[in-house]
Amino acid sequence: MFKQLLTGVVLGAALIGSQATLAADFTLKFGHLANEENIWHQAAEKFKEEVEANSDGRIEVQLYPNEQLGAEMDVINSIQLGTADMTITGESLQNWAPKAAMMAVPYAFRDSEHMRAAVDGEIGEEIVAQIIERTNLVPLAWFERGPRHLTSNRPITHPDDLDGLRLRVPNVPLFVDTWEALGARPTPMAFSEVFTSLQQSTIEGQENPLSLIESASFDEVQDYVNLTGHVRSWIYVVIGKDKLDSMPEDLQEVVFEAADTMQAYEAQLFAEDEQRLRQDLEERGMEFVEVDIDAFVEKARPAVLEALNEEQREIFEAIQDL
Ligand code: 2Q2
Repeated sequence: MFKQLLTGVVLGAALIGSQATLAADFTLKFGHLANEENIWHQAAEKFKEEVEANSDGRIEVQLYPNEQLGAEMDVINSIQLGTADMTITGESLQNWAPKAAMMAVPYAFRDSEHMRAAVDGEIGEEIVAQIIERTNLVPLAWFERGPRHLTSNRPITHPDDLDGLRLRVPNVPLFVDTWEALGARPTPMAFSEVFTSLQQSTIEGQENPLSLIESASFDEVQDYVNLTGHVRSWIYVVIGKDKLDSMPEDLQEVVFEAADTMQAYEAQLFAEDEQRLRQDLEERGMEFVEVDIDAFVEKARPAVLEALNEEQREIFEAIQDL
């Protein structure tokens, strides 16, 4: 009897304890490479708010900016292993799903309308299907990115000026091939290492959209934004398929809806941001340099075509026909 009473007390305390901490049924660990200032993070915060409110606390979202969960490639691995759940990723997925390379092909998209037609149409569907099949990650939302430009400490207006420039690129084989053909010396490196490597001159340049150049304060270690506009791309917010499948349908619905809200919110922030970024970077002392785009396109094009395999080339041609 006494023993039974005691068990009852212990059980009661355990119950009260669990209620007091309001443990969620599901936790989504969401890590990405940008910092708190970047619009990707603001979008991630919106997702967290929506999911937590609309699930009545049954889902908790934990955000880890700044590669706090690891570099992009590591987080993808962690999601596959089940130790992380969400991230923001794109062309780096080509290391698993070759079609993901088509999200960021040098000089492939004329403008953002052209890109949007690809993302929202059959090409986007084909890429998403292969990402799910080969990586076990499910894209929930996509964000347009500003064009990637090359930053450096000497102006570069023509591929001939590259002259072996030691350049950091993300872990994207197609970027390595293209920059080599252009005459630079590209090295794949995690985003979180770029600032220090520029500061220590292990590398001399990097390439990214203005948004990441600004939020990562590359203006402190780079003088020039050379307007190469060499890549237009988009990025996906992805979730591990096993995690998603483990959730009851009503909670999956909460996740999908919050992802839609996040996507719309980010698109609005993106539009506002693009107008402000150049001015802000100029105020911080960066000089914007017009480049001979035709010379870059002419030199990059054969390298890109050479690097693409058959299934990628089919998509490349479909993009040109859009
Ligand atoms: O420079 C970076 O690390 C990013 O802008 C990358 O382009 C981006 O994260 C890709 O690696 C997307 O998969």
